[in-house]
Amino acid sequence: MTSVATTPIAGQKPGTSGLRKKTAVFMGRHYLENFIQSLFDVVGAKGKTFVLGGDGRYFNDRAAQVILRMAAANGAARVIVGQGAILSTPAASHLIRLHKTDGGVIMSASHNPGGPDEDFGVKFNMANGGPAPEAVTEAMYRRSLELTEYHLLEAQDVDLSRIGRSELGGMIVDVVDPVADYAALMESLFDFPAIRALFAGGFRMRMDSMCAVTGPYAVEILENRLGAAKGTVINATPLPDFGGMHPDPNPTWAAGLMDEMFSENAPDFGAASDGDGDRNMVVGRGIYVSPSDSLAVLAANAPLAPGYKAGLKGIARSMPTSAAADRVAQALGLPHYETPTGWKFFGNLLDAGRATICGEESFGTGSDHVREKDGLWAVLLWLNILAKRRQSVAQILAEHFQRFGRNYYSRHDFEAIPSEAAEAMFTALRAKLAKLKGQNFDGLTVEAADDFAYEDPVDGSVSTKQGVRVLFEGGARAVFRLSGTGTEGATLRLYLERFEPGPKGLSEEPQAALAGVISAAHRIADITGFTGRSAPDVVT
Ligand code: VG1
Ligand code: CO
Repeated sequence: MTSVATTPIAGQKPGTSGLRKKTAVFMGRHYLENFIQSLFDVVGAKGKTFVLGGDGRYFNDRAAQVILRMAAANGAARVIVGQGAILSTPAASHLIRLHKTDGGVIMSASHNPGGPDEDFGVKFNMANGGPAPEAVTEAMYRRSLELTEYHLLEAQDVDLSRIGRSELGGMIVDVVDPVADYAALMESLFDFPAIRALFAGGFRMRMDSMCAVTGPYAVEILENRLGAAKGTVINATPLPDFGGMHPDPNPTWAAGLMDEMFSENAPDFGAASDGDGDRNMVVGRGIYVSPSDSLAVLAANAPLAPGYKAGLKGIARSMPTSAAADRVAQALGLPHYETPTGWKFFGNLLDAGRATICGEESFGTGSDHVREKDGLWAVLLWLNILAKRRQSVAQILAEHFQRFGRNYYSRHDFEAIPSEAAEAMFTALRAKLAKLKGQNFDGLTVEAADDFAYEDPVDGSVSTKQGVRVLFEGGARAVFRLSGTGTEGATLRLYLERFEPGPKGLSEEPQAALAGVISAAHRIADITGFTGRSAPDVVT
């Protein structure tokens, strides 16, 4: 065992979901080692058991060997590793819970591109299977600023290609099938016979795994267990650079899937998932399902799946997510919660049994079956609903809007803005907030404006500055936030929403339906003045 002298490296501060940096930064001298040592110093390693895996991106395999050697040197008793150092984020969350481990390390920068010139990341999940809360990630950051040494076992690489048990400096290493336990969990939640019958009846699907981690999971579950046609899953082999794709399942980055779903010979149902498998996009034939609407539909129909037949305990959504899910909760008499962006804020609600289904506008939905959002879970719940209702995605959405009304919704991303420009815009916006009430912008009158703060109802912890909200009379809303997952400059996220109760006006094009809110938001924050941008880079 070796203790290596080191010095603190600035900026090892986890963001919305773990620490993300350019791969070259992570591969730099002591960088990964310093962060992992800070992590073990905070959560403690001695005698503990952890799960380890990642999304297979460039440096995943090397990083896994370093983390194993450091776990051994820090006295961990056992590490459960996905074969080939592969685990999707939801599968890692499940393994942590299944084996009651003390937590897990997930190597991923999620929806960020991978490769030597792209991004790498590390996140830590707690014993409940969920992302470390802010207090823990803050402690890791503080520790990283005072680090003087790290511990590393000098040893050969562990063979992670073969399933089975080995030993590393007294620590047990169990290499497990990354898919089997997760697939069994899915089978326990959903009506596989009904979905099998759906496919047997000629139902066609396209699943785009975007050369990222869900490929092996989707092939096993959709094709092997559910009988979807061979070749249903495309881009099914995880590649270190995701085949040059940007593994973010949205209409821009999954354009190929969108084209197919809007073509003449479109399948009945389409889906895509992100780098680490926790996000999903669902598309019907000729119809895009916005993630906020998907969350609402899943919540309203969940009892059609065996795992949720007893009904839901509550529904939680992140603040920028549309209120469509709240309308479902109100109609069903369920409690609903509004949390800051990032899955870590759902953990306490799920652990306390206050919420069953959670979701974010950023293509993330999940439930209390794990403590992460779960892309394939959402796809399977949709399939279960389609198998039971025997209607098209378009019909299901239309009926949903008729019953609950429609929250027109869109997110506009302005990427790679100089950080100073973004900061200046927010400083000016925050300074204005108190005076906005009653002012009129392009026909919309401001009813309230604030900087979102959240008090966790379970542990009382408070998180401030979670996004600026401007609410207009009549229920429209604009939210301004800066991304906490990027690695270059700043990304401004502008979230736009307007409610239409129906029965008329439920089938407008969202950008047109939101035109007034979009122009009001631009005027309020002077986006163009501060950033030089008048149009977004990505619209979802
Ligand atoms: C984004 C999303 C957020 C999500 C996070 C992690 O964060 O907006 O909803 O939880 O990514 O998703 P930000 O700070 O960039 O807005 V994943 O699939 O990248 O772990
Ligand atoms: Co992800």
